[in-house]
Parts: sequence; C-alpha cells; structure tokens
Amino acid sequence: MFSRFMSTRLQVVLVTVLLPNLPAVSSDFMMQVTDSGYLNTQGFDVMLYDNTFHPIFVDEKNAAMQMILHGERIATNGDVRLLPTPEQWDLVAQLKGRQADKEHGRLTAQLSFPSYQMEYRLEVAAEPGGVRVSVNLDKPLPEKLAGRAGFNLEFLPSIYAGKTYAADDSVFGVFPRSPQDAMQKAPPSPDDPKKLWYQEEWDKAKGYNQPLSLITGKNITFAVEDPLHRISISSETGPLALYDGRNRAQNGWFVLRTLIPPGKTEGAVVWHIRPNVVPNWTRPPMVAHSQVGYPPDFPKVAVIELDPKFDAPRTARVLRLAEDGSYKQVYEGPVSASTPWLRYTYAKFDFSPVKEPGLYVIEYAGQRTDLFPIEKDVYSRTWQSSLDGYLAVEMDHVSVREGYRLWHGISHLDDARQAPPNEQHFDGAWMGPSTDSPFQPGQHIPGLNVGAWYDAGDYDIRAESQYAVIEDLALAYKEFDLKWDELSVDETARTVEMHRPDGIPDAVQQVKHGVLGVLGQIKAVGHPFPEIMEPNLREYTHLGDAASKTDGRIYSEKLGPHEMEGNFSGVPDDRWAFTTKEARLQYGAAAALAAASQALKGWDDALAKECLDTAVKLWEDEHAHPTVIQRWPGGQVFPTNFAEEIARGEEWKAALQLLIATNGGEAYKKRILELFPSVRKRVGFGGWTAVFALPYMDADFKKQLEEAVRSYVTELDTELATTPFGVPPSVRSWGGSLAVADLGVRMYFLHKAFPEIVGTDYTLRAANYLLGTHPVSSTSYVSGVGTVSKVRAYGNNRADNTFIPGGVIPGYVVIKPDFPECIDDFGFLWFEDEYVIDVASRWVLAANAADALLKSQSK
Ligand SMILES: [Ca+2]
Ligand SMILES: [Ca+2]
Ligand SMILES: [Ca+2]
Repeated sequence: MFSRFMSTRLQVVLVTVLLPNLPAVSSDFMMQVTDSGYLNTQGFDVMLYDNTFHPIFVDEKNAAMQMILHGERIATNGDVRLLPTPEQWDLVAQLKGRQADKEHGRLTAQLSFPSYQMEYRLEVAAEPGGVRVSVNLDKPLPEKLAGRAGFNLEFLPSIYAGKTYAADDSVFGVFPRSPQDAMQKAPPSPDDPKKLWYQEEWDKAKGYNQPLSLITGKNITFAVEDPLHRISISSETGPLALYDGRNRAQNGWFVLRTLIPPGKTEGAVVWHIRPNVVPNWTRPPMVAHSQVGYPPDFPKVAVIELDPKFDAPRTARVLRLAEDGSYKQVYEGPVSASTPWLRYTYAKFDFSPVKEPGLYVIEYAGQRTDLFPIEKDVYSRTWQSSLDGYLAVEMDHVSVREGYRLWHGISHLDDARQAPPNEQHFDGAWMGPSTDSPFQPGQHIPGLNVGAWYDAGDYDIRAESQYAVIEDLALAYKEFDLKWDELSVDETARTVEMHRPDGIPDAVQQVKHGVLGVLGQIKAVGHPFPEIMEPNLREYTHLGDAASKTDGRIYSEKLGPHEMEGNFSGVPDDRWAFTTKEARLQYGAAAALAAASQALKGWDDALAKECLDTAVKLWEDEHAHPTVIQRWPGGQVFPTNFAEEIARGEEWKAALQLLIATNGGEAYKKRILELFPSVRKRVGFGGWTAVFALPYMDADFKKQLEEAVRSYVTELDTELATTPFGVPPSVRSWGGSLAVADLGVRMYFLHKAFPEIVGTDYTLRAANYLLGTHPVSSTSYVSGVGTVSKVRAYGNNRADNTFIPGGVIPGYVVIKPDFPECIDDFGFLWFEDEYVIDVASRWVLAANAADALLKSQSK
C-alpha cells in the first residue's frame, strides 16, 4: 500500500533541536473523571460526546472524543468513521447513551450505524500517563464495512502543520503546510444506504477519492520538538495511518486512523494515547483589554482570565511606551478577587486613574499585553471597515475592486430559477407544497440579479439578514449622520471601487443596494421571499470569486451541457429562488423598505418614494389578506403561537418604521398601541425599539415604556452580574457577538430616552468586549480593527487563511461542558469564525453609539 515508501518528499532528516531547560516530563499521571464528566489531569483533558454531531450541518469539528492539551483543543471527532478523511456531510454514528464512571476512571459511549446493523461501545479509560481508547463491537464487523470502518481521530492543522512526526523510530517527517498526497478511488458500495439527494449528487460530482496516508506505523509521535503539543499514540491492534483531510476539503484536519479488523469484537481497535504533559502546567493568565484602547476620562477595566491553579499576583501594572522605545511604569494597582466561571476564574484590574494620552501595555504576572492607546475618540475609527470593507465585499451582482485587487467580479448575473415545490434543501432552505409564484419550477425569474449581499461566509441571499442590514444602516445614517464616503458605487455599471469617494454616503449606497434586491423580488414574483440559494453542494462549498461560481448565463434546457448561445447556456448552475410567501417576510420587507425610504430621501427621492409606497402596499395587502402562517425555514411546522409571535414581532417593526416614514400615520399608530402591551414585556428582544415611537405618542405611552424599561434594567443587571464580562455570555452553539453588539445598540437608545434609568456603561462594555475584552484571548473580533484582531476568519476567502477587513466574527463558544474556545490562528470553525452581514451592520451601529456617547460626555 502506498504510504511511507512513496512519501520520500516528507522524509526529512530531523535536526537536533536544542530544547530550552524544560521541566521533567511526567509520564505516570493518572487521569480522573471530573464532576462534570470528563477525564482530567492538570494540563490534559479528554471528553467523550459532551459535544455531538450537528443534526443539520453534521460535522462541525466539535464532537465525539476530544482532547485538550495545555489549554488547546488539539483533537476532535474521535469515533468510528467509514472513510479516512470524511467531510462535513459524511455518515456519522448515532449516539445512544454515554456514561462517566468515576470509580474506574472511564468514559463510555454506546453508538450505532443503524443502516449497517453495527453497534459498538467506545471506551476511553485512564491508564498511567494517558488513556486507553477502545472500540468494542457487539458482533464482528459487517462484511460491507471491511476495509472501510475504522477509528478516526482528527488533529488541528493550525497546531500541527509545520511540526514534525515520527513513526516507529524509523520514519520521520513534517506535517505539510498544504495537502500534497496522492489520491485513490474509494467508491461506495452499491448497497450503501441512500443519502440525501444533494449529498449523492455532490459525491458523484466530486468523484469518490480519498488521500493515501502520509505515514503508517504502530507508534506515532506528533510534534516531537514541541513539549506543549507532543503526543504519542500507539496501536495494540491494526496499524495507525495518518491522513491529511485537507486533500478533500479546506476545512479538513489531520486524521489518525486504525481500521477495524474482521472477526473481532471486544477490543477491535485499541489505542494508547500518551500526551506530553508538562508537570504542574498552568495556563498563563490572559489579560483581556480593548485593542483600540481607552478614552482618558472613562472607566478602564481589564479582565484577567486565570487558571484556578495559577498562583495569581495581586497587583498589575500599567507601563507607558516612550518615544525612545522604553517602557515606564505609570501605575500599579490591585487585581480584584477572582470569581469562577466555567473552568477558569476571572479577576478585574481597574486602571481608570491612568489618563494621560499615550501608548500603554498592562504587565501582569511577568507578561505584557499588546499595546493600546489612551486618547480621546478611540472608537471613531472602529466601524468604517465594516461598512466600506466587509459589507462592500459582500455586495452581490456587482464587481468590487480595491486598488489593484479585484475582490470579486460581477456575480450571479443568472439569478435565479424558480425552486420546485416540496424542495428540502441544504442549509435550512425549504419550499413548501406551493411556490406562491407565477413561475414554473425551474423557470428563470427575471429581475433577481440586482442588489443584495452574500449572507455570510457563504453566498446565499437570506431575507432576514438583508432586512436587518438595511434597517441597521438606515438607522445608523439617520442617528449618527453617517456621511462617511469612501466607496464609489455604480449600480448601472455594476461596479464598486473602494477608497474612491463619489460624493454619496456609503451607508446610503449600501441601503440602496439592499433595497434593489428586495424590490427586485417583489416586482418579479409579487412578494418578498426567504432565500436565493445555490442549487447544489458543489456551488454551496465554492470558495473564491463568486463571479466564477456560476457562468452568469441563464440556463436553457434547449441547449446541451456544453452549449452557449448569447446570454444562455446549457449549464444548470443558476441559483434557486425559494419563493414562499410568509407573513414575517411581508412585514420584514415592509419594515426594511420604510426604514430605507428615510435614508434615501434627498439622495434618490424616486427610489425613496418607491420604497415607502411598496412598504405601505405590503402592509395593506397583509392586513387585507393575511398570509397563513404554517411553516418556518427548514420545513418544520412550528407551533402556531411561535410562528405567530415571530410574525407579530415583524409587524411591530413594520408599524414602527411606517409610523416614522409617514410622520405619524394613524393606521400604524393604532396598530402600535394594540401591539404595545405584549411588546413592552420583551424590552430586550426588540421591545426597546418602542423608543422610536415616543415622538408620536402621549405621556401615558412613555410612562408605560419607562416602567417596562425600569424593570428590564433590574433584570438585566442581575443577569449580567453573573458573567465575568458584563455582557450576555456566549453559551449556545454559535458565538454570541450579535447579542453583545445588540446590547450596545439597545442600551444606547434606551439611555438616550431614559438617561436616569439607563447608564452609558453597557454600550461601552459591549464595544470593549467586541474589541478584545472577552474570554480566551484578547483578540479583537472585528477583523483589522485594533492592535491585534482576528486575521484568520471564516469569510469567503478563508481558503487563503486570511480575513476581510471589518468582518465581525461570532467569537468564543463553550466546548461542552466547560471549555471556552476561540482559536486565534485558525479560521475554519464557522461557529467561532464566520462573518455574517447583520453582525457587521449591528457593529456599525454599536461602534457609532459608543463613539457618540464618548463625544457627548467629553463636551
Ligand atoms: Ca447562509
Ligand atoms: Ca460613496
Ligand atoms: Ca448559469
């Protein structure tokens, strides 16, 4: 078999590395099962199925057996898989149960592949110096799975690429920076269970190839030279083979694997894992601070994240950088007592007394932070990249150029074809039994190739995020007089040029770009609709210039697969339009268009009028002929009351924007009064926007809102007091940046309306959080903003391991049960790294809010 003999390019001579004086290595530790149910020794943890594969996205690189070594999650997805390098949608086992046995120091999971009648027990047991991992089958391996089922464990490429490996003391090499392996056919067996249609289609399109292994052996050590990441694995059963998952997909990891042999049941695969655990290792403290710095006369509080076992000094110092490059201590102050949260504890260092403008670092426990300024107006340059950088790059149906660089050409000129009824699509898109559209399934719908933004790290157009961006930017323009102009936008020529002012505010041009997309849908099919989405996974996974994703020509079934004729081609690569009519979108679009009409006034009066007229019409249509609420994206039929609640929330937004846009229209005012009793019960969830109605309402309305805000603030303070950073913690499966930006925006407007009840600190805290004062690391979540920011992120250029200026990442998540994670130098975990357009637009608002508070208080 191809492996070490053909990989001569990887056989490098290991240079003797002179290691610094490191503590002796402990090899006889014995791990214990913690109260929260995983195996632990100081410096090393093993979890088993605290995190499961995702029901829709399947493999998120956060499931099954996982290992955390010296504070980093080095390995994931430890379980039986049917391919050497499985991808996102490939088959995973079903978890039936799991136990943590404290007495025997053992984690167990019961699993099965029902379609193959294969059941087994995965066991991870403490043994001196590491763990024993075993796969124990109920019955011998089904014949169909011979040579296919094996135990896989995936290692994080950002740690191991460029580091060494050694096998059986005879094969040595370096993990490659990019995948370099020969591929071989790995066709499925004809009686494999049927996959979802789009998976089948994609598998066929890609071809059934798998990489050959880099090396094989019975004992393999990774990162021989690196005491913090060195780990040895030996197999008691079949050989270990190391594969590079990136040969198949850019988000692949390095996979170590042993095949399950035929005929065996108990102990079919047995591994012994021996990490190098530095004795008494403690995680260095992480000093979280704002990467853009602090204004002189405002509170300055760094949050210090501590390993509970770390001997934490009680004071920290602030040093000022002089122009000759020397550092001079200007302040030393106490560090507060620390409070526990998840696996770490958190202390605060208040250095508000430091006020002199300058460049500073915080020094704590022998380490220095990144440099940050103290100066006035620290927030004044924090949001522009999100508007004229990231959101510009996301503009669909135009080309976007920056200096010599073309970010992308004119994309999706062939939008879009009518999606068929009853279409269950990937990524949650779904079409019900009726298309609600005058077009035939598969027919081209003209007029959809204008405006709109790519939704996130992918390229679809999703209604809710479009509306949110339009509303955010329209509000930002109005509230903060956002005249920033660095983009040239020509919708007729379909060109956008960065760093080239054209006399029109960029916020206005972005709002216009958004409404062109929304109006295009309404004009084409009669109503706004949920989604324009790639037809297949090959396009969905496309990375690179979106203009090359489709051929830009309208599909014609009269043409052969390689034929083109004028503007038509025989390639069915045009995106699908999911055209369901839904109440939440009728109102959502009305709200966005009414908001846009206010921003466009004076810049494009005809379009402003069209926006308002269309919004009024949507409102009136929906009131005269309410859309039956019966479904939700993804096709699930949600409880009526939930769908109803969502629709009423959108109706509230529409009423509010129409009230403002019509300067107090009676119909909207009446509806606002009807909805208000329920809306004021959810101040934190959109209810706060009632402040925008105040100019049109009486004193009683204001009084009711004031009472609601008063009790909301009490609740919020109690809730936030339990968190180390004073903002909503990120405890779901996707990082919580949006919730924090939203807090910043919400509390700014509430402060303006009720300054006696709501202070300014929430908004500044929210901004400081996104700019670095958060768990895990002090890296700014706004790419390119601040001294150190996230520069490997899940934008559509992620294959280049890079970032889009102004994109805002979701930020840390909690790897269950207690490990907060946001990996700095890796951008392929969507739940930590993926930019989404409405997070960027919310940041434009939140950052301007912080800036405005600063300016108003410095006067
Ligand atoms: Ca998407
Ligand atoms: Ca402009
Ligand atoms: Ca096409």
